[in-house]
Amino acid sequence: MMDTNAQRQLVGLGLGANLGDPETALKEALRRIQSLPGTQIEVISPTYWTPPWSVNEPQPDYLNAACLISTQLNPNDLLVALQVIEHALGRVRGPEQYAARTLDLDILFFGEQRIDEANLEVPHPRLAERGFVLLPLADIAPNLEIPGLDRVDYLLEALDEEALDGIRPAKIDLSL
Ligand code: A4P
Ligand code: MG
Repeated sequence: MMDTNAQRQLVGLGLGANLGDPETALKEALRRIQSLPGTQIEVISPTYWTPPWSVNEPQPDYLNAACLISTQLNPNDLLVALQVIEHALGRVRGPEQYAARTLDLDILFFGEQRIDEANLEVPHPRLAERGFVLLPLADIAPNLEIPGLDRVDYLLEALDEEALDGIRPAKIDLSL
């Protein structure tokens, strides 16, 4: 539920798509995020093409980005809202049937909060290992302190070099 007295929280989101039309998927996802109750997109990162992480079968590169929103939604309601958007957009109509889900919306951090629930871990548990998350996040919030971790720019600096292998700017502008 949105509590209209609730303080707006600054929240970081990671966006990724690697099938169908990733550019359209991310743009439409941002449009829908912007229209969530009590929610506003503050800043959208540049985009990157990134090799898929820990997948066994060959997969196309991901289009990844990050954004900062301010929201009055609580973490669980935001998660559910993002999952509805993933479902609505993340399926590509293939020649014969629906293909796999391909839009991924992750909550990277939620204000100062630390959440460790079965369905929601915040900050995102794999954030500090991922170039495709830290690179766009560092573009828009380098000085931000991730609760329990470190500043975004320091996390990026500390990243294994191979976590950045093959990542290149996508030159796709997601601004609404
Ligand atoms: N969940 C728990 N914490 C969170 C959170 N902070 N944000 C739960 C969002 N969801 C969270 O997610 C599985 C469950 O995670 C959800 O039901 C939610 O309750 P999912 O989206 O259904 O499945 P998934 O995303 O495929 O799995 P998972 O384990 O979340 O994977 P990741 O970490 O999201 O990674 N390679 C590149 N280059 N770029 C990518 O963007 N993304 C993934 C997915 C893999 N490889 C990638 C990329
Ligand atoms: Mg996910």
